[in-house]
Amino acid sequence: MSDFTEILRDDFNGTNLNRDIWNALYQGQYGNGMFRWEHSQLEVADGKLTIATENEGGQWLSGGLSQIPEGQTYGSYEFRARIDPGQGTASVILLWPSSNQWTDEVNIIETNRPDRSQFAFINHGEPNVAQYIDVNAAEWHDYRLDWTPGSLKLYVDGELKGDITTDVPEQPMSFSMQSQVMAPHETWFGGGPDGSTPQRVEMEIDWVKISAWTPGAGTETGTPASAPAEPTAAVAELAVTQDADAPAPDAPLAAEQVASAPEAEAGTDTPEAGTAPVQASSADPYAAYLTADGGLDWDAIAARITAHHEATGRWVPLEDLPSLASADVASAASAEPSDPYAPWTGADGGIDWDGVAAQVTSNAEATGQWFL
Ligand SMILES: [Ca+2]
Repeated sequence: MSDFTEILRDDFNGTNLNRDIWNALYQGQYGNGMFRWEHSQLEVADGKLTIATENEGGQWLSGGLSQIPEGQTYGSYEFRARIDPGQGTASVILLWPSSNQWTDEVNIIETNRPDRSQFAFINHGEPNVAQYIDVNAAEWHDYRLDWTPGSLKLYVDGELKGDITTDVPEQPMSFSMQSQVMAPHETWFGGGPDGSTPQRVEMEIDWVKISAWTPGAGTETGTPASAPAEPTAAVAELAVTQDADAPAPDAPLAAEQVASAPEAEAGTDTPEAGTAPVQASSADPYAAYLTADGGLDWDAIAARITAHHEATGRWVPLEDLPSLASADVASAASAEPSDPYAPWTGADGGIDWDGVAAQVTSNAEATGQWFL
């Protein structure tokens, strides 16, 4: 007996993606300007799914896919995966709101190191919580996220490695997998590609299994409902309080990529005026200030915020500041470099929706697909 009942499994047999499961395949330029998502980067062969990040003649391509708009509230998500090392590349396996309105996000794996010697397990809530898991993601591992009311538990090869209990999502979420190429300023990920970056970096997924939360009535043999073991590895927890007025922090899955899937139109075509439904700044700005003992260097954080105040007259939370690499401190608060809406964001922070609509329409006329 367990608390979960399997509802779907994909072993990635054959040579085609099962589109009954993977409703949305990402397509389009990513907000940081470093790469395009293309369907060609998703390959099913040899019993596995490969998401390939490739440099084709100087143009980086990568891939992503999601079950969105299908989803569920609570459940268990299991997969076996590995991710090639590669400076300037990253992979994220996550839960994203099935509404495609950014209000929650759980990053089961978000690679923060090019060598994959560690990854981050993140709940983008209030507070934002990132736990850093010292598991070599370049090797094959079995991952499992159990999401129940008030609880997110991450297991790697059956061992509890992450445990988040604050501001846990309570709405339908969709399982998604994606790879990306980072910009030089995205230092949380280790920055952009360089001469060491392979021309092809793969994330491989052997299988995915999704179970419904059926407390006390499940058929799965996985995690028992009773008290699980304590984490067996040191977990550095980083709790960050978001400013209530701050824009949504992290969004690896940007609206335009999902909008290109005809089955996933919810909320992407009629955004509320003046609000960006999806932001795209996929970095934990506090990570750069972590100290060796797992704490934060608050003096350095204070100095950074004070410097911005002196330059602009505005007090802005760290997470809303531009990256340290940015030369133009004053311009950044309303236009994160990786925000896909940045080109249409005005000085007052509002968005030129006519301009966005024109771009999306132009893309559709040119390619037959709707994306920003
Ligand atoms: Ca398989």
